[in-house]
Amino acid sequence: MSEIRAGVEAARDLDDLYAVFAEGRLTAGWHKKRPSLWREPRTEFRPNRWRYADAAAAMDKAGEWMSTEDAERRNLLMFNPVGDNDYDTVRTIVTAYQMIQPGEYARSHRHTANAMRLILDGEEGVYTVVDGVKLPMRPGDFLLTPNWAWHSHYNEGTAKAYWIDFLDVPLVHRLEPMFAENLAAVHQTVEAEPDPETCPLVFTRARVVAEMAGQPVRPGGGRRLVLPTQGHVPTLSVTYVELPAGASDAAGRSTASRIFAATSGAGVARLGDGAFDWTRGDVFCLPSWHDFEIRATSDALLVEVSDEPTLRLLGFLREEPLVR
Ligand code: GTQ
Ligand code: FE2
Repeated sequence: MSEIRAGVEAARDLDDLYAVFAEGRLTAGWHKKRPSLWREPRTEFRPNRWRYADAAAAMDKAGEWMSTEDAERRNLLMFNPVGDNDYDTVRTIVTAYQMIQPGEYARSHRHTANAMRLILDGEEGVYTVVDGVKLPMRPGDFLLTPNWAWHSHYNEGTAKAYWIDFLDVPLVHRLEPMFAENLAAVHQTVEAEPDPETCPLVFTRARVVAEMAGQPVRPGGGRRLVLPTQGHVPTLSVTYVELPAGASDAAGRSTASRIFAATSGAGVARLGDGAFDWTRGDVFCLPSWHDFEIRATSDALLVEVSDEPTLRLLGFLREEPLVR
């Protein structure tokens, strides 16, 4: 007879039985420490805002002491201020600022996590190579680095370059299909240099602004434009939000989590019960099941990155109308 079986036979009451269960790494569903089901989502992640000016100053300072040869990337992760979390921005997405100095490169690697980049500042000569395809990184551009694509970044210009990275690494952590490796050669061979206006991995600011003009004006006075990124990055969606001064964008609670980054303009955001102001380059996060309202105080263009496609595909997407 197994030890557990012997313990079960010897038990004289339920408490005896619970002790035996624990030995066997079992737990009684009617006697567990915490609930496993609840009425509606109750994320511990909190709305938060990060300042580009602070991050840029910090990366500039770090750049005096470390090079991109010392580190894989000179990036500053924006982690959600909850518990002992020190990585996730929201449950499924991590966001980081990254800076690369003139003459530097960030060596080539690849990983199963998808990455996307919003370029904030830089001059000519800044580019990323994605699977041998050389793509310029110009302010306002949005670039995709799909799952398992080799990527390395270069700054052959004369000014520092700054951008924001969005990755689904926390989702990959949760589902556990993580693979990553460095390219033995450090540099990739450049095999193509396509026109960024037609390359499916690049969305230039000019293209976004032109296509936005064809979108209908929404209640609140702004416009939205969803980028056709699904074929390359299936886990996340990318939506540009154009808000003329005084316009607003709002939505009710959703099981999707979102990150917003301001590419231009300034304004305020109510995120759940939190209130934040924001300006160009700032990032703010809206964890799942928080409603929001964003208002521009000067003409603004924001990017919203959401895990909505993942929730939708799995049958977990639920949205409420705005009730406030
Ligand atoms: O540029 O390859 O912020 O792999 C985090 C992980 C940037 C990148 C990040 C990455 C990268
Ligand atoms: Fe990477």
